[in-house]
Amino acid sequence: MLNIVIFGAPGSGKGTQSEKIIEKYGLFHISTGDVLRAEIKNGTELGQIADRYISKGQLVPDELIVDMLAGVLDRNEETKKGVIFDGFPRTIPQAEALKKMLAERDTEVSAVIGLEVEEEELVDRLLKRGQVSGRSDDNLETIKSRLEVYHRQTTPLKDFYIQEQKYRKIHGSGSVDAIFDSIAEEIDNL
Ligand code: B4P
Repeated sequence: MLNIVIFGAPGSGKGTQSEKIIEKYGLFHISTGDVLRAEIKNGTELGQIADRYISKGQLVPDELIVDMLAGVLDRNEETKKGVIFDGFPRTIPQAEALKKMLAERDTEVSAVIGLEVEEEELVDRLLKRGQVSGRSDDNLETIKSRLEVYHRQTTPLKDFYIQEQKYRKIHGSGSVDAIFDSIAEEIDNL
């Protein structure tokens, strides 16, 4: 059973590459960003709280995210066949919670695919997406705070997963297909 974490800065291509990974390996996709945006759209209590953080480029508190993720795992039988975690974990406490949740289900993270992209390119991609996405967080000011939050709260996870011998570095610039080929090579070698 494959459980893949796709990891990288905002705009690094997590969502883009997740779609290709699902197509090839048939994994269940959990994008915490997509789940949160659906909650916001539906005006739920969680959505109202999440909106306040997302529009400022901050992370939604760990307890809310971990509960939300546990709910998705429990509600979907297909997760037992393997999952791609897209945008989760983003903090060390989330990584520890994921380890525990998967151990309780007799499984573990198989590998962490780390998409590494230059900062200038990340900003360009997100500004470009902002022209069409209508997302409250794809504007220059919020992009800058998302990147600052990423460096402060999320990059420590790289060392966490290097220590666990799960981190696979992928050069995340270039064509979507060429990047996917490098990812598939790593997954096929697991
Ligand atoms: P996400 O939805 O995860 O947003 P993201 O990091 O911007 O997405 P992603 O990295 O997938 O973007 P992609 O590269 O696909 O999170 C949004 C917010 O939700 C967070 O800031 C946070 O507030 C909250 N949140 C989510 N998860 C959380 C958690 N676990 N804990 C707490 N808070 C959480 O796309 C970027 C653009 O680049 C696209 O337009 C794409 O077309 C383009 N692109 C992709 N690959 C390319 C390539 N190779 N070349 C050129 N362009 C490319």
